[in-house]
Amino acid sequence: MGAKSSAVRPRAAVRIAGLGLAGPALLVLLSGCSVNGIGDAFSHFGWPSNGISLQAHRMYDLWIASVIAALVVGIFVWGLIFWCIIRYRKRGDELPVQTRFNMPMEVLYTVTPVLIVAVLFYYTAIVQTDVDKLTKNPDQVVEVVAFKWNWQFNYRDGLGEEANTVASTVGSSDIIPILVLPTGEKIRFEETSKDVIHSFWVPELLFKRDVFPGNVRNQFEVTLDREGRYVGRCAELCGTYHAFMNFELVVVSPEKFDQYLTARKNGATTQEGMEAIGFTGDKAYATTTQPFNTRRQQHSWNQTNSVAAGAGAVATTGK
Ligand SMILES: [Cu+2]
Repeated sequence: MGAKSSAVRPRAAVRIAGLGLAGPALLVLLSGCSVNGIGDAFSHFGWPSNGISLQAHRMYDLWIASVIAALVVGIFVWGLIFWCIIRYRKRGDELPVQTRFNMPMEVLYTVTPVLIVAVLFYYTAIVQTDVDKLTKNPDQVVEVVAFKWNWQFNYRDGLGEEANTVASTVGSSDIIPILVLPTGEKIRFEETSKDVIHSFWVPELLFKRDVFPGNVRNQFEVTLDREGRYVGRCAELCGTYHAFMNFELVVVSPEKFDQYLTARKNGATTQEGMEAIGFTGDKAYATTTQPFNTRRQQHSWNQTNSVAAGAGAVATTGK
């Protein structure tokens, strides 16, 4: 009897081990086919679903597949817990068989988590490498220059600091800078700052990257796939007017982008360029955000009629 049960138990353990490993693995494979459908059905498991670049979609797919794998493992573990609670509930006062250890089970619950983490790490590394990938010949190069407290976008004719700027847009307190870019092309961003650390962030890219002063020239690439207008922000607390560093990304078709860039190269301003591709009137200016009032005359810590503590104290002495 004893020999029989010990022979059965390892086989059962092996079966459970097989299930535990095959379940998540199968799911990761299957989920690749219908990630979007499952994401839609479950509110995207909390992940922003409005990505506008191929890179953003890869990150979305990774998140949905990871959550599905986690849920499968979770359901499996919860099932085991409830099965144990019911199957081995107290039936009398007789003490059950006391087992000191079960080697197959110990191996199972050591190896399985390691395998799950390895699979998650593998896919994370693949997606991260893909998101961070730089191609040799991007279709467009944009130099992002951050400064206190705004942005300048330079369209470049090549890669690196030696390339030339062919058109430039600079933001001011009165006009939000607009960055026009095409869909379907590889766009390289080269970032530099004139003063402090800023961070270039368009929420719909699901991506931000710090902009450093000095020799650091951070780079990244995106391929946009949805036309539209998207607000961009500084995501690094950089100083007094950090919150005012908004810009707008305008994604248009490659044909319209070519028209825009040609107009800009021929001397048109950003707004004239926007009008050339059909954004007339108010639409030539940012629509997703607006300039902030940078004059702090009201509710300021530096009220003109306030009296400093030291000065007041001198006055009351009647000197
Ligand atoms: Cu900033």
